Amino acid sequence: MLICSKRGWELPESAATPEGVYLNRRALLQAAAAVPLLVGPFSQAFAQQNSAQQTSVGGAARNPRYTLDRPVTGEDYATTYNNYVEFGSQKSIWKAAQKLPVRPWTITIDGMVEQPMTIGIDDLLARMPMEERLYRHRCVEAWAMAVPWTGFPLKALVEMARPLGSAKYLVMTTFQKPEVASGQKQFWYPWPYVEGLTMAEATHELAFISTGMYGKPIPPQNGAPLRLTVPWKYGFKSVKSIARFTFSDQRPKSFWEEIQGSEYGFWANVNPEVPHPRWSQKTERMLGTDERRPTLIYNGYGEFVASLYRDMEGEKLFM
Ligand SMILES: Nc1nc2c(c(=O)[nH]1)N[C@H]1C(S)=C(S)[C@@H](COP(=O)(O)O)O[C@H]1N2
Ligand SMILES: [Mo]
Repeated sequence: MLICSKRGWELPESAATPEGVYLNRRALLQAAAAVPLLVGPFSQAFAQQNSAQQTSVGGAARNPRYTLDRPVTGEDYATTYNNYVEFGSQKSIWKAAQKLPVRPWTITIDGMVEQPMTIGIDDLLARMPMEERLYRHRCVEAWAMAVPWTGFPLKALVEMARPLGSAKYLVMTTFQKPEVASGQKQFWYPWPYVEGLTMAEATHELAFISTGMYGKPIPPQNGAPLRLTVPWKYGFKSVKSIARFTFSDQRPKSFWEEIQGSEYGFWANVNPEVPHPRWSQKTERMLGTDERRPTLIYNGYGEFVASLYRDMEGEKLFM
């Protein structure tokens, strides 16, 4: 495992892609041919070289394997239009979320592991292989965004935790502090927010823990100091501000499943053909624009993840 001395968000902001740059590879190459100086730093070759260089000094270089088919969402939109029910049921919770103290922050790893442990966020970050990834995000409410996240593969945390062979699920739980998160005073919600993945999903290369975005530390409203990022699933799976990772042989009942199981299931993979009971999932609105795009199966990550769900026809994979 790589030991990095710097945290991923120490990436200079200049390394983040300017908003509005179209990031699919063909567009990159065309643009590179037209204006080599401007887009040179974003070419694949450079990114790879850069990655080798920066990992050795401990920075978080962009992983060129994950590309976008759409412009990066403006940072001001991604950080001010949020779903975070702990801080309110409207989208404008970003100010309220500043009350969340993100240092010190202790993470408990327990359940079916060789040895349960607690670890401070900075000790954890120092042990994880940091990188930057460009990912699409699709909320079940049919809005979407594209974000440069910094963080580490969830698989690295799973390996550090040394789960028992009998563990089947990884359960992730948000902090519980009603004194700073007034939403948690609303007794009709099943606090704390819980989500889960199968071990195959949790160790899949796409499953990511974000600790930064846009080359900066992740702000509280987006899930500081660490949040799950599973881009092929509806956004509610990407649980924020995680305080506990528990390995279990029982499938957890997640927060939204508990509230409304007929609308929000365990798998929650994105699929344009399976409507939400109250609206269509065929298209999505990109945050900060009026543009609607067709929804993509597995949010465009089918090549990576479809094989996870082979022979699972009996399961409600898309709600
Ligand atoms: N703890 C917690 N995690 C959460 C939520 C929440 O309300 N509480 N909302 C989810 C939903 S519905 C979405 S779409 C994403 C939104 O992430 P963003 O605000 O960073 O865009 O966070 C997910 N994680
Ligand atoms: Mo969402």
